[in-house]
Amino acid sequence: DVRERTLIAIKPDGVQRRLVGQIIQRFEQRGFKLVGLKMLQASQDVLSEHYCNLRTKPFYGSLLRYMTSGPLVVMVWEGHNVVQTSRTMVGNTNPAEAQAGTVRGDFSIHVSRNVVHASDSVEGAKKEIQLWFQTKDLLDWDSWDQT
Ligand code: YYY
Ligand code: MG
Repeated sequence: DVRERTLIAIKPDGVQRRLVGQIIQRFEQRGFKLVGLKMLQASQDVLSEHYCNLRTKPFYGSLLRYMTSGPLVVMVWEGHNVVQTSRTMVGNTNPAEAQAGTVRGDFSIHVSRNVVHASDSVEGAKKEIQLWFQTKDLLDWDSWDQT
């Protein structure tokens, strides 16, 4: 589905370390289309919904503290197989196991500061996009190379 969409978020450490441009560049050069982008300070409410499946994990408290410690850059990217391909581009959750060439494999060393979020399924992506964006803020623009 060429209209598949995923949610990618640059976490506070990615913003602090000035990695925003390099991360966006990877998705653009791969061929995906940016359809939504914003910078924001996340609320506890949105994050607890975003990470609702991790509520019982021992690292949940520190995860929320970290995710609210500074601004995020939240994006929606569109294109063929974007959910799965983005997960591959982002790399293993634990940067120690992430391959070189992935965002986490190139820019991070610890699971608690792993630079980016990427939705893990098409269904999950739909929920996350609805949580972080209003429909009107997602732009359905035509690529010149497809018209
Ligand atoms: O989807 P992904 O971000 O790769 O991993 P999840 O299992 O959904 O965990 C979300 C988030 O939680 C992860 O990116 C870092 C943090 N985390 C952690 O701090 N310590 C762990 N042992 C596992 C995950
Ligand atoms: Mg996840």
